[in-house]
Amino acid sequence: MKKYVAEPFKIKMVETIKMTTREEREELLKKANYNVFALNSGDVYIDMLTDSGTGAMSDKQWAGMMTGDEAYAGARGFFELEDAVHEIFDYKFVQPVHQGRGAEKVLFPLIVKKGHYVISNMFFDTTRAHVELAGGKAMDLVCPEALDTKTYADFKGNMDLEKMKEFIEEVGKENIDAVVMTLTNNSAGGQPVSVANVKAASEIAKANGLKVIIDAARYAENSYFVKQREKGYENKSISEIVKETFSYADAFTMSAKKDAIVNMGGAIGVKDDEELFKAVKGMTIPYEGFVTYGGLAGRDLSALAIGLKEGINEDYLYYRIGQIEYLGDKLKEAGIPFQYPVGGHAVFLDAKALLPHIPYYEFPGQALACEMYLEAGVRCCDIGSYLLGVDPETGEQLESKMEFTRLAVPRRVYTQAHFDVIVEALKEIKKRASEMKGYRITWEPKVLRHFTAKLEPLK
Ligand code: P70
Repeated sequence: MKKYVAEPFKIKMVETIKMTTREEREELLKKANYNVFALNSGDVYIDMLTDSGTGAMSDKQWAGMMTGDEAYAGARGFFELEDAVHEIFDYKFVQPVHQGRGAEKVLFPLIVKKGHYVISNMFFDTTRAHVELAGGKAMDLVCPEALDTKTYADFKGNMDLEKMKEFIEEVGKENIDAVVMTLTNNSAGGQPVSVANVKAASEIAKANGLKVIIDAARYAENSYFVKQREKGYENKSISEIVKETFSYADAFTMSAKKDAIVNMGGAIGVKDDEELFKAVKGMTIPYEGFVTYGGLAGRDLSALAIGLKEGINEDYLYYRIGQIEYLGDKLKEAGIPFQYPVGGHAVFLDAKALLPHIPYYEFPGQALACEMYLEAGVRCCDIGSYLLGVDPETGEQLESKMEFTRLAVPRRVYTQAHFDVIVEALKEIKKRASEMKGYRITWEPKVLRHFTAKLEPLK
């Protein structure tokens, strides 16, 4: 059993959280139309909705906020960010943007042609949406190990390289524009991708004239897993592993709200392609803002430059991943199914295994998320068919390969006792799992529906 790794920091500021009764939560969830995104965060006890933008910044990052340069053009924070990106990723060019989807919105239309494919180990929802908004078709080719939630594998986030070759052969390289490697693979359960896999996928891509882009939100957690699990990397520093991984790509899009531990921010990195970078800058100005701020305040840029480095600190990563492993081990002991091993940023509860009587079109992952709120005021979310949505051509509900309820862990925010509350809640839910009911959507928007759709419980 994994021992809890004590926090490698002291707490200097606290934020009070509210405790509610079950009756209150029943009322609140109903008012939110059974969509946890519509809950007021003040009514949430432990918020595991996302690890995105929810981390606690360090004293050094806050100091960076206080001394941030707010000039419109050429602010100091931009150069701090540039230095950090040169140092950590060894990329020549960086464009700040307001968050990950800002990076996708700027970069993908420059790369994706109408009707063409973009291949990925697995797209996250916003990257998929931006490929589709640019007129492209998104294709997931994750390795089969990802689908077997019960069996351990070191790198469940990997691209299926054989399938990748077959797919290129089948549709023709002239109909494909790029390969996106998502590190870690969020939709598969925050699962890591090996350096060998990134390298091999990149070689196949290059041989077929395809660009390689890394979706870099969790660059540090992925590299930590590589150090733990991949042969030949045990004695390398996280920094060396990050550099090697990124050397196989042409560019990255990054949501800096995850491993770079800022509450808002993102970036596009371009290794050395000056023409591409010029085009990126051209698209940034109308969409995000002038090139040296890209939708961020000067102080945000300073905090981001510092956060990028704190994210790869090994003591921090040992604690960070240790925290998730602690939660995973407790759940395993209690017989609660989840994507095993745990990911870098979250435990992905296997709602399909816990609620086998609820079919995908009644959203087992969403049902479990609602139940967690009712039981203990814990907010988490569906990463399954409810999130996946409908086929854009036929309008039919798609079936997700996996039905997860994700407990995403904010960075440097919660302690051991919070994790124990979650474990106790799940033990209670497991006792009455067979009586739980699915949900029905009563209203949904066209894209990224899970954020705003309305639902009702089935009788
Ligand atoms: C998450 C958030 C964002 C994300 C990502 C990867 C691999 C790009 C982005 C977009 C989104 C989310 C999901 C459920 C609930 C709340 C939030 N992931 N690539 O939590 O980045 O959000 O900055 O535009 O994971 O996983 P951004």
